[in-house]
Amino acid sequence: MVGYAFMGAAHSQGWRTAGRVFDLPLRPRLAAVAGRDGAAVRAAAAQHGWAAAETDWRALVARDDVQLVDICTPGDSHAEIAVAALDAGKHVLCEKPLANSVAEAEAMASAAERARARGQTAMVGFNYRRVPAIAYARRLIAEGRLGTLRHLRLAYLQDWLVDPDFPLTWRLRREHAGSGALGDLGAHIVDLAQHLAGEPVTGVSALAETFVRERPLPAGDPGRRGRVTVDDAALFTGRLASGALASFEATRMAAGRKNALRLEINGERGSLAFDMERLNELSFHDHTEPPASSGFRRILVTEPDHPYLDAWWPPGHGLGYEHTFVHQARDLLLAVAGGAPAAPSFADGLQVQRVLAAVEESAEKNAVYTPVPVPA
Ligand code: SOE
Repeated sequence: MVGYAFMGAAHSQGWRTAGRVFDLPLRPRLAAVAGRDGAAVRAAAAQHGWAAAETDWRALVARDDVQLVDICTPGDSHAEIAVAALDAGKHVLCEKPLANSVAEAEAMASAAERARARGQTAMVGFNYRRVPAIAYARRLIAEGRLGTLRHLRLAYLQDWLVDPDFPLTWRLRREHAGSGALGDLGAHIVDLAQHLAGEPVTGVSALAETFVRERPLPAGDPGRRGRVTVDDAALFTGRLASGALASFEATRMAAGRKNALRLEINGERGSLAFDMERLNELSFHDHTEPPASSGFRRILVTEPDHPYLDAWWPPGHGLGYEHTFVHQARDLLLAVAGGAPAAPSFADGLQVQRVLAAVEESAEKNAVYTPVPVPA
């Protein structure tokens, strides 16, 4: 694994747990973790269970005991590490958004394609696909329970930037993060919309804003402020290939909303609604039932027949955010063992990146409708 902060800790937990909960043909061994600060990476290795620590990701990629490289760094290093690891014959898991630009994402998708021909697997870390309730929503849509989709309404709301004195960390600098709430949170809901509907977003109309334009420099420079170079919030509407209409809201400025990833999908035959702050529940309305007795009902997604749940606790005992990373590790290991392509693939990550780029282009022109290139 390269990087060991928030995402590194979450992924480590996924790798440690997957083989103990699920019966898998492959067992992960946490061989080595890389980071630039020697003392910090050694401490992270000890804390998260990695057998060795490296201070250069190139050394990690060169190790014979590493077969899979998990990239948990800021977006500006994803492309270089992923392409090097794939070219060195490793399987790769890369955190989202796949890259900081479409060009980088294209290079990564091409490297993954070449590697696929050699039997390697590459996956992007859109972990929310692995919330059981969301995986179940996908199953219901694929079974036709919603019929033709008309509306997708997605929001991802956080509030950690409401405080104007929150420091100017890497996530607020374009050269490191690529974009702000758009790439960090918007990428998740674009991926979910395309995944759940099973079709791409073909065009967008967007507004974006940076409400707090200067913030305190992170450390060692008391009183000095620097310029925020990414969006605090991005709002956009879009069309899907079938003609369904979608709306998206990604913000880190929604006071009181901590990790509110919400979605509602309306089809001809019914609707689904989900809120990450109640992640064991899915609301479902079956519009084919008699009007007098129909309406949204709450499904507690903890039954053994629900996705991933047969390996966990008895019904009603509930899972959390961290389990999405266990499921991600499980699904990737199954793909590697079976020689099957993993989803979301780097091509899926590239398609999300194209939507993000169109959003930025549209927002610069104050919501001018901007098509998203969709491969034939
Ligand atoms: C920070 O906004 C963040 O950690 C995102 O980067 C993650 O992708 C999201 O899952 C939780 O919030």
